[in-house]
Amino acid sequence: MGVETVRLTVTQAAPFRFRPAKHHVRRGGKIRVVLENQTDIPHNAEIRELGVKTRVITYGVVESTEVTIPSGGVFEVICGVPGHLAAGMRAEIDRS
Ligand SMILES: [Cu+2]
Repeated sequence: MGVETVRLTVTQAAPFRFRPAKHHVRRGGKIRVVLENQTDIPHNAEIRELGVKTRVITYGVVESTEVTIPSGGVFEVICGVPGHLAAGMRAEIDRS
């Protein structure tokens, strides 16, 4: 089985949003979280309850991290740059 990819993009039109904000993964095991930042504001992607995060990146950089995702539950992805979660930078990965 391949590694399933969850791709999060941040665009100039909504520079404090991950798009898409909802993801569903079908398989257990490892997933790859890919962050593409199309803004000049630094962002990262973190799943704190699973202890993973990408580097903080700026414009045009794509960063990824792999994590084993347990079955059952919804995992929150946030941006760890101070103030960005409060501004709405969160997404969900549903692994039901
Ligand atoms: Cu951010």
